[in-house]
Amino acid sequence: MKEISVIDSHTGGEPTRIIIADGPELGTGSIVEKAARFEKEFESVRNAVIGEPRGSEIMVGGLLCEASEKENVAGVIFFDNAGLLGMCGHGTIGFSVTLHHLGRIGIGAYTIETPVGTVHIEMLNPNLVRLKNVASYRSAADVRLNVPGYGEVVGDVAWGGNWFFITNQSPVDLELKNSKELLRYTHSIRDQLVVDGITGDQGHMINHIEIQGPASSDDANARNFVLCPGGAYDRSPCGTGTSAKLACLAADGKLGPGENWRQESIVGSVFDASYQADGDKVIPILSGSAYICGETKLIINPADPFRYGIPA
Ligand code: PYC
Repeated sequence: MKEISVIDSHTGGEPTRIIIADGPELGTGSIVEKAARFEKEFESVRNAVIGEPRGSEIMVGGLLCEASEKENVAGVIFFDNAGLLGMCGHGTIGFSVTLHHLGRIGIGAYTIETPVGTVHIEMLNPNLVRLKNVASYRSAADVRLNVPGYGEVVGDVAWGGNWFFITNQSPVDLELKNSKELLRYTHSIRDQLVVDGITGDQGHMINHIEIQGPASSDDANARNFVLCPGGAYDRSPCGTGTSAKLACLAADGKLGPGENWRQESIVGSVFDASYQADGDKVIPILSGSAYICGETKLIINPADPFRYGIPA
């Protein structure tokens, strides 16, 4: 019988499950090398931790790793039901609150290794985290797609730690009651990007689709709906998606360095965001809250036919 210790949190409604002990043994090396090993050799563990019956398609997982550089407090590899994620903004906020809950960090500033670069976090209180993300940028503006059933959709391709297609067009209002229609729409956009061969840099698949629309509260600048790689939508405002949006706003001259952008999610949770200029890129700074909501041991019983999840 194998047991895996995890801590669950949610950031603005989006869950993060961090493996804190007895996870896959990835040996030594950089976080990039560990991520490659995790991806190649431990798909069964990824499925066991976040897939059904223990998790669901909305769950994002993270593997706590020892930092390879001594100045960093930890490393983390994020993943979902579709595979590994480069970075994860809501997940980093959840990860930081988890490290604080474990007593591994206090109130203050730290750096964390991820496979796409080192990120800076600051614990402002036990739940509130400020995150300085990896450099973000827009790689293509006004990309035109002819999406079956929806017609012409125009949007931008941008990097915020993951690849995004961002559009302001939506067939319905960005409200939770329309989530099924929004999922159909965003899936159709993603399929069309593949058909048209539109990718991020170096041919990377654009696996997140972000719809931006008016905020529901006077207190926020915009609301989004974000399709994640595994087919679910992000309940949080999506940290990497907000970063990609900041890069587009900066490229259009609509938001200056240090100006505040309050990004609302489809469930009404909010990240405060701004950026620092970095040449033709931006360094996004996001703040959001996460709450611990579970602490458990997952049991992998050799007699359980679904111990490594339900095969797709
Ligand atoms: O917050 O960056 C994010 C994120 C990516 C996928 C789900 N959440």
